[in-house]
Amino acid sequence: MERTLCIIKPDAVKNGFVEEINNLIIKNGLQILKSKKTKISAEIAEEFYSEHSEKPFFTELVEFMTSDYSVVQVLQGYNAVINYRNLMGATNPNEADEGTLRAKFAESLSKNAVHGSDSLDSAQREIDIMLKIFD
Ligand code: 3AN
Repeated sequence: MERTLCIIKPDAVKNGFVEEINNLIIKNGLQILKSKKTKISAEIAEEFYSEHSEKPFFTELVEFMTSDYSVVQVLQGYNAVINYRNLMGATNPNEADEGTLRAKFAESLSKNAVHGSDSLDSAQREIDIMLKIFD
């Protein structure tokens, strides 16, 4: 069994998609072990996205992720990392396959509805960073 970190981002929360997204996650064979609706702090967002700190979109990304409520979740299942990445679809919703979460729910490249860890190592790192918000 693997675990992965899922964030339902502020755009999708504001647009009322949390329940629909979670139904698709469960139908895809993943269990939602932890779930918390929270406003992510700048400190956590900057640490979480530190690999992008030199990218031109970093400030916009942190501002967006801290702008409103997100739902932060730990998912568990067989091949959870790749299973959930496939369910999310491509980063750019214009390139996301039909039926994926980003094709269905994303507003744009930066407001792209969901986050999912891209490897087992990232999943462990991201779950560790988010542990404090589940307390
Ligand atoms: P993914 O979330 O698919 O793993 P990453 O890790 O490349 O994608 O990017 C992290 C987040 O940064 C994306 N979910 C998206 O919100 C934002 N992002 C990535 N590329 C761009 C870009 N060119 N312009 C604006 N935002 C971007």
